[in-house]
Amino acid sequence: MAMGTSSFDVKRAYYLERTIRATEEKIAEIYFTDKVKSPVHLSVGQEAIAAGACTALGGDDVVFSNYRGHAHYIAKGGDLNSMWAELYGKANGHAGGKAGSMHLVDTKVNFMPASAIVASAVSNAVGYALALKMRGSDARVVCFHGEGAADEGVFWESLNFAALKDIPILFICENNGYAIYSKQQDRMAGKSIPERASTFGITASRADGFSAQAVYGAVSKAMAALREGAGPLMIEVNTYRWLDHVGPDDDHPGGYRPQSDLEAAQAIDDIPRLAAQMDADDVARIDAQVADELAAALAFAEAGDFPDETALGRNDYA
Ligand SMILES: Cc1ncc(C[n+]2csc(CCOP(=O)(O)OP(=O)(O)O)c2C)c(N)n1
Repeated sequence: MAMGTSSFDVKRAYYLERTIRATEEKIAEIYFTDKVKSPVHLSVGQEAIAAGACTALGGDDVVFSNYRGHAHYIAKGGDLNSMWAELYGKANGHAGGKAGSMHLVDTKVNFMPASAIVASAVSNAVGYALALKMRGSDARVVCFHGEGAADEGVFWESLNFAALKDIPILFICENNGYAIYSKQQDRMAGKSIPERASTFGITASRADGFSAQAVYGAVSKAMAALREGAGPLMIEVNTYRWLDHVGPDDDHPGGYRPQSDLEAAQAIDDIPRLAAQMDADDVARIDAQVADELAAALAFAEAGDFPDETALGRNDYA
C-alpha cells in the first residue's frame, strides 16, 4: 500500500537536503578534473522541493524527473553509489556508465528513467499513470518538470489527455523563472501555468518551493486527493537555481540574472532554516552521516571499471 508519512519529518528533510547539496557541491568541486563524464545540471538552491515532495510519497509511488534530477533521485531513495559510478561513466553505474547525469534511473525505488528532452517525461508519466489506473494500483505518479516544459506542445497535449481520461497524477512545476537564460516573462504569453492548466479542469495550486515543510504539506494533500480518486492535479512551486543552467559555475557575473536575486534566494535557504529547528547534536550527527555516505559513494565510483567495448552494442533497441 503506497502511503506517505503522516507528518513532516524535519530530520529526514534536513538529511535529504544536505545529501543533495553535498553531492552537487562535490560534483561542482571536482568537475574540472573530468572524472564526471557527462554534462551536469545542478539544482543547488532547489533542494527543498524534492525533499518536501518525496517525503510525502510512499515507496510504491512513482517519480518522473528530468535532466536536472539529482535531487529527485536522491529524495526518492535512489542509490547514491550507483549514481556516482554512473556520473564517472563506470560499469558499476546504474546504467553501466552509458547514461550519465541526465538519465538517472532507479526502478527499485520507482524512480523512472530521466531524459534530456524537455517535457518528454510529462507524456511518459501520464501514460504510466494511466497504466496504473487500468491495473487498479494504489500507487500514484508524480511528475517533476520545470516551467520551461510548458513551452512545449507535448506538455499541453499530455495535460489535456490526463484531464480527459481523469488520470490520477500530480504535476509538480518547479518554477525557477528561467529556461537556460530566458526569463519566463520573455517567453510565455497569457496567464500563468496553473491558470492555463485549470482551463483543462485540472486543480492547480501553488506552494512555497523554498520550504520543504510547505511543499510536504501541499503534496501530502494532493496525494491524499489522488488516492481518493481525484484526477490530475498540479502544484507550482517557486524556486531559484543558484548555479548556471549547465555545469558547475555561477552565471550571475555574466549578467543574465541579477546578483540580488541570488542573494534573496540564499537568504531564505531551507537548509539552515531546518537546522535551526533541530538539536545541534542531530545536525552534527546527520552532517557526519552525509559526509560518510558521500565518501563511500565516491570510493565506489573510483573503484569501478570503465565499461569494455562490448558494452557499446548492449541494451540497444532495434
Ligand atoms: C525539446 C527540447 N527543447 C529544447 C531543449 C534545450 N533545453 C534544455 S534545458 C532547457 C530549459 C528548460 O527549462 P525548465 O523546463 O524551466 O527547466 P530548468 O532547466 O530551469 O530546470 C532547454 C530549452 C531540450 N533539451 N529539449
